[in-house]
Amino acid sequence: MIQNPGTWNITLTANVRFVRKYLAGMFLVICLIILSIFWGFHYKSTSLLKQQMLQQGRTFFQEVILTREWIANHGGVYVRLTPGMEVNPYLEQIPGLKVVIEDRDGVKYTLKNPALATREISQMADAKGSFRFKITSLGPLNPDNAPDPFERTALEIFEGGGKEHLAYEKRDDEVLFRYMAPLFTQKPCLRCHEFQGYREGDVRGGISVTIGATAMIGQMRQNQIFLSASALGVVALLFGIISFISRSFVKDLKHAEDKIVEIASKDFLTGLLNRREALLRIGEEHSRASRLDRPLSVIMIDIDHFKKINDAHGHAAGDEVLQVLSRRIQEGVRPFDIACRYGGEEFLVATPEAPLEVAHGIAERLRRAAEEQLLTAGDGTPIRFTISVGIAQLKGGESIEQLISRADAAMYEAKSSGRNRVRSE
Ligand code: GH3
Ligand code: MG
Ligand code: MG
Repeated sequence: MIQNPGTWNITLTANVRFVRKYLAGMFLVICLIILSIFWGFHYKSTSLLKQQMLQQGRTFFQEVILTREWIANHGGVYVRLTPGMEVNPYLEQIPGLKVVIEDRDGVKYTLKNPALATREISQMADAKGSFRFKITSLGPLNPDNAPDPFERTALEIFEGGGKEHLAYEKRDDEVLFRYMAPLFTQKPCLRCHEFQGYREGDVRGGISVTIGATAMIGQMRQNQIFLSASALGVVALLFGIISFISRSFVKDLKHAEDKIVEIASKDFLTGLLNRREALLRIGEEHSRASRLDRPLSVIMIDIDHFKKINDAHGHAAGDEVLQVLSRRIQEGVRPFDIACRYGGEEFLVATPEAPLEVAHGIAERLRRAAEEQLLTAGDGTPIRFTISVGIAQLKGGESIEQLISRADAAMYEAKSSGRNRVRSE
């Protein structure tokens, strides 16, 4: 199938669109990969920070357990009763417990049970702003040890067999990490808590640890901002690189396709349009002229005794004659005329908007130009050549083939009537 220039343009546009689509697809895939890598980093760093927080909660919990166990194993510890010091009123309800004792010197001591000791140490830690912990249960002896909503949920989870519970809580402008694990009833606990119906091994409550997490959340936010900015930066850079590649690729493609179009439409030796391309363009002019009833003429040119030139001066000299004549034709026609190498040493020119007289003028100019052209062969001998020209103007209802055939016939008439002349049909 013969392609016309319009088809070439469509092909070029389709190719450019394909390249752009391909690169855009590639860009999207790479973006997805980059974003998932960054998301993975973000997820990993966040879970590491959270894991660190949890580990801290567990460690504090263990420390409290050890302290509490030490106190419970000793059945509570007596501390010197100083003015303003709280005497645990709930211990007084437990039969057989001496809540306040006095030594021989009259110095008084009060009993601190694990819960109270824990609460007091917690208050110290809280005052220092580090962390807080609390022993609590669903049925505390002291209402001050009653669970808050987080602790209540955790205790209910422990009753169902849960091993630990954690949450982040927002209070005012502070974020708190809450951790809680169960506390199991041990033998020393029963001394005070047996009357509540606890048995050894029962979940007696739990210890909640509260740690300030604002700094950690801030760190997480910073990480998130840094990673998002990096991901955006990488995507923007990638976009720039791919746009650059796309632009230069499309430029090269256009250049290559222009070259292909040129190769496909031009005659290699003379640089004039080839027959196929010229016929397509003449076809367009023919339709226009027929539709608008405008004049269109064709000029058929044939070099006289060209075979002899080849024979006398060699094929290369013959080629040079073809090239020189092509240049003279190109110079001698109007910009919108269509000139082509029609065959071996035959040339065809279509002259839109030119009636026979105008075409005759152009043909005569070309004939003279050929006649006056002087070339020198490789051996220094001069080469002269002439052309025979036939012209025809489009008649109503006539096809291109018929029109060219009439111009051809006119050219043969020019040959038979002595060559180096112009004849019209
Ligand atoms: P006439 O005046 O009747 O046209 O005679 P002619 O010799 O020009 O015509 P003919 O058809 O006998 O010979 C044409 C020659 O053109 C034969 C062929 O070898 C030569 N020829 C065709 N193409 C090329 C080409 O590309 N280069 C060269 N050097 N010669 C060519
Ligand atoms: Mg010929
Ligand atoms: Mg010839």
